[in-house]
Amino acid sequence: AQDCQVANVQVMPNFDRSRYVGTWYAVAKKDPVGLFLRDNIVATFAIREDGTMTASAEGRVIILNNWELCAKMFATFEDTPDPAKFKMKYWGAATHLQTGDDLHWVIDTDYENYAVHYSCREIDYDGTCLDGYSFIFSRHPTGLRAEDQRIVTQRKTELCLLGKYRRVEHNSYCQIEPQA
Ligand code: AZE
Repeated sequence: AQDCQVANVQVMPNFDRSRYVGTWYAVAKKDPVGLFLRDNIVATFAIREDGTMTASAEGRVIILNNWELCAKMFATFEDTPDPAKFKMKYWGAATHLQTGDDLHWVIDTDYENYAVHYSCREIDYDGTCLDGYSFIFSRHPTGLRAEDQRIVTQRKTELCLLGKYRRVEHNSYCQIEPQA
């Protein structure tokens, strides 16, 4: 379906969270309105003993005009009747970082190379997404394999977001830990 209705967005069939765990590098993103992660975005998913999915994420943000820092974020995911659709509660390791409640949908993944994520924050009167964000994730910091690019372009088109993504740079900015 490509009618751009949020209610008709197709998500990953039979999503298996146990195969989704581990590290994903954001290689492209579509931004929401307002403050957001800029680059060097890495997310790591895990499953708790009770089966709940959790994640931590890091990325460079610019807050208060020119203050650049690496945001360490945490998230817990609430299940919904659709195994690929979650409600994500997230917060920052530091208090000046963002907290929030977003939808978190896994649109497509082969678990081993690529994943397409989507989150609509606000639905418009006509049923399309008024404000949302989306990440293209890769298991490889170097980017997507050529064969995955075709699938990802297809998914971007179906989400009505083709042409709205920006590359996410990875330059080790967030790997330099401050001195103790
Ligand atoms: C996501 C992957 C799973 C864990 C989390 C994610 C989202 C994080 C943000 C962070 C925003 C931070 C800001 C700080 C000033 C989807 C990448 C938590 C949206 C704006």
